[in-house]
Amino acid sequence: MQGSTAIQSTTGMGDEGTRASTVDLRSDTVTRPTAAMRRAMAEAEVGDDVYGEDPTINRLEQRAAEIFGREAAIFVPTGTMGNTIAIRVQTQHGREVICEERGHIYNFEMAMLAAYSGCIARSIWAEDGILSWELIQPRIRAKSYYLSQTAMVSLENTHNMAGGTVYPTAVAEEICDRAHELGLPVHLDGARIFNAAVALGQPVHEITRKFDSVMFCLSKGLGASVGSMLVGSRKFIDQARIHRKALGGGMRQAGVLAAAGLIALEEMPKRLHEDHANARWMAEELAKIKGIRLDPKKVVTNIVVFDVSGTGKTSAEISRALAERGVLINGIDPLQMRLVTHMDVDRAACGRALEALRQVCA
Ligand code: TLP
Repeated sequence: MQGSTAIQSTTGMGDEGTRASTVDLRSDTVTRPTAAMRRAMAEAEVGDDVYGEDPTINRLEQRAAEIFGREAAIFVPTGTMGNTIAIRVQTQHGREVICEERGHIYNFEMAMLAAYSGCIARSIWAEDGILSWELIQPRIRAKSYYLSQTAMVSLENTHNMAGGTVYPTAVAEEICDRAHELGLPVHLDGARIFNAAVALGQPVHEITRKFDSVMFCLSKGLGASVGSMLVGSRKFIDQARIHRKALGGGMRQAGVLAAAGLIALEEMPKRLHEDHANARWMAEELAKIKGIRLDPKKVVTNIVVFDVSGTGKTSAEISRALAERGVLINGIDPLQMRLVTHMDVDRAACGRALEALRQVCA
C-alpha cells in the first residue's frame, strides 16, 4: 500500500438521463440531498451568518457541539477548510505536523498545511493507516534550537485511502494522552467519524473526547449537499471563526445549507450500517474475482480499496471499461482502486457493479 495516493479521475459523469442508471461508487461525496433535506432547505430560516444572525446555522453549530460534548462548533464549507483552519490555529510557522503517509491533509489538501500554516508534514507510514504512539514517538523532534519542532499530531478516522479503517479508541486515546504530556495538540480529521462510530458501536463524543479539535463532514455519507463542522473549545472556535473569514468562508445566508446539515447530523448516522454491509459484501465478492486482491475482513466501514495488478490491466483501463457499462469506480494509483458505498447505491446497484467488474476483469 505504500506509495502514491493520487485519485485518478478517469471517469466523468454523463447527463441526467444516464445518471439515473449509473452506479456511482467513486465516493460518498457524490450523494445528493434527500427529499426531506430539500424541503428543509427551501423552508430554512436564514440571516447573515457573518453577523452571527443565521438561526439555522446557529442551531446546527449548537447541536454539533452538544453531540460531540464540546463547548462550541463552527460550520465550514468543506472538510479541507476545516482541517486547514484547525492546523493553522494550533501550530506556528516553521513547525511540523505528524500525520499518516496516505492522510488526506498531506495528499489532497493542496499543500495548505504548508501554504497557509507554514508547516511541513512529518509523515509516517502505518499498517492500515492506523498510527500508534510507538510509531509517533520516535518522530517527534528533539528539543533543540536548530531543529524544526513538532507542533501537532493529526489523525484520520476513518482512514480514507487505507480503506475506511477505524482507530481502536484505546489506540487513539493513548496517542492523545502521550502527545498532551509533551504539550502537543491532537487534531482529528473525522470526515467520516460517524462511520467509525457505527463500526465501533460507540457514540462520536466517546471516541473523540480526547482530541483538541475534530473536523467532520456533513456532505459525505451523511448526505448533505455542502458543509463540514469543526468542534472544540470556545477559544479554539473563536480563533477558527477568524480564519474561516480569512479563507473566504464567511457565507452569509448559509442556513439553506445548514438546514440539510441538521438532518444529516440527526438522522443519517442511523443508516450508515447499510453502507457498511454493502461494502463488506462487495469486498467478499471482489475477493472471488481472479486477479483482484484484498482482505474482506478489513472492510469495516464504507470504503473498499483493492489491488487489481493480477488482472493484467491498469486501474485506469478498468475504470474506463466499467464506465462503458455504467459503473464509476476510480483508481488511487495504477494498481489499486477504491470504491465507496453510500445511500444512493443500494444492494441491487452494488450487484450490478460487481457483475460489471467480473466482466471487465475476466
Ligand atoms: N475526500 C474525498 C477526496 O478528496 C479524496 C473523497 O472522495 O473521499 N478528510 C478526508 C478523510 C476526506 O476523505 C476528505 C474528502 C476531506 C477531508 C475533505 O473534504 P472536502 O472534500 O469537503 O474538502
